Amino acid sequence: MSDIAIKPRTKVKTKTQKPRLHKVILVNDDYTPREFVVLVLKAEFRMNEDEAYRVMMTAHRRGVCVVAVYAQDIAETKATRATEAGRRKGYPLLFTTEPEE
Ligand code: TYC
Repeated sequence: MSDIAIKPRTKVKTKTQKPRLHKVILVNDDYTPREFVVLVLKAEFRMNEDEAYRVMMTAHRRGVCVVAVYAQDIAETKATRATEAGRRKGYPLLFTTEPEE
């Protein structure tokens, strides 16, 4: 039997991963009134009238627009709340989320 002692070489990784940020995306539809989209953007995403109007018009013209970027749980909560605000009025307004690259 060999008497050679083998030292375990276990390294502890101390790297902490930064949580990935998630985008909240506004999706265009043909039914939600423009003014209502602006209202929701101002209320849920603390935008002023100009910012909200620009985001709404970008989604209107291009189909989607990134509204803001947050930690995943905040992005999902805000997207859900904003979508529900439309649902309560009977509009198909939709906010989705996706991880940032
Ligand atoms: N396209 C809608 C209209 O013409 C307005 C609208 C804009 C709806 C952006 C949703 O994400 C949206 N009334």
